Amino acid sequence: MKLPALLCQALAVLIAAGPALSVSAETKWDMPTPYPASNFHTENIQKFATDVDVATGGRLKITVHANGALFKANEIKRAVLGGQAQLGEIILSGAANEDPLFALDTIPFLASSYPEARALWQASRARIEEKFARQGLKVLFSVPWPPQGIYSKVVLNSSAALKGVKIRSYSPTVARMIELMGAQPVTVQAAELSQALATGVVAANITSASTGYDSKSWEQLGYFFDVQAWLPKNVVIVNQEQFDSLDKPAREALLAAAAAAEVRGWKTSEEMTLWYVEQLKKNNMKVLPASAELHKDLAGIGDRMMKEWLQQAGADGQQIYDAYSKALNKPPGH
Ligand code: PCA
Repeated sequence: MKLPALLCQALAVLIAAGPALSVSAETKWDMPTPYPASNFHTENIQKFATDVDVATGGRLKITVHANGALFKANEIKRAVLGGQAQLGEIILSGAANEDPLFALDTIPFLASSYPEARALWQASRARIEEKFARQGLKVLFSVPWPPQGIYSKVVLNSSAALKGVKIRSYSPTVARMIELMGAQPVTVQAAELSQALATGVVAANITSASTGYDSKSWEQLGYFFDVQAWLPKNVVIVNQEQFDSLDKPAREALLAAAAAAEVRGWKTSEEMTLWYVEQLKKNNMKVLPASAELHKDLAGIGDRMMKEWLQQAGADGQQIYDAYSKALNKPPGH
């Protein structure tokens, strides 16, 4: 073979290998998340990252930075928007000030069981995804927290027992509920919760048995009122431009791992609820159902917040509400 022919052949091989070469390059993504590494959400996300790694043959590596270590809970959305992080986990209702649709899953007693939370997500998902898409963000998956209750130092026969008390809140929607209880909302992210409780910045808390367990709430708060008022969701969002910069197989691997993470996350959340409540009891916390009066007070607040929401969310909101009612086959509520 003459030299030019050899060269031509070598060139042809290089050209053919071109796309394969770019495909084999390693992409590294950072993923900030707000909750501790041992929390079920974070474990689910870690498995998602491993699935993506395996499915792409190591070409897309996602490093999970748990517990607000890379960006604090309330900074993660902006970091993903700005591309400082390619993807991240946020609590949906944390962004409620931007759009009422983000507040929907945190309205007391609108959806307070796993089947209801599922139906609400199905009814609202497309619209919520649209809102994120307009901002340049793509929703990969969403997973709920176990039902929310109230942690307190004292017995709560009604919400009046919390009048004037500083209660920890994790979103504008929770803060609104606390205000309507006549108490004082103080925003504290999960990563700072143990410290806020220890230093007396707050004297009560509204969250799940899961975060009560993570923050060892029994050290300061003797009671957990298992009100089961709503199941707020976390969403994992990716910067759309970053997503688009991946090749097709990597995009498909990411979406497949996300779909699996959503199914796994919902299942784990539901299955672990009882386990978390058991851990509270094992640590001598008194776990009690809401008294009829407390339930009535909170249900009244839920009704009011629902009305406020429907006014704010307009036609979009009404459509989602109607679709959700239809799926339940009854008017939503307590
Ligand atoms: N845990 C998170 C959000 C809701 C929950 O159950 C928190 O308390 O911050």
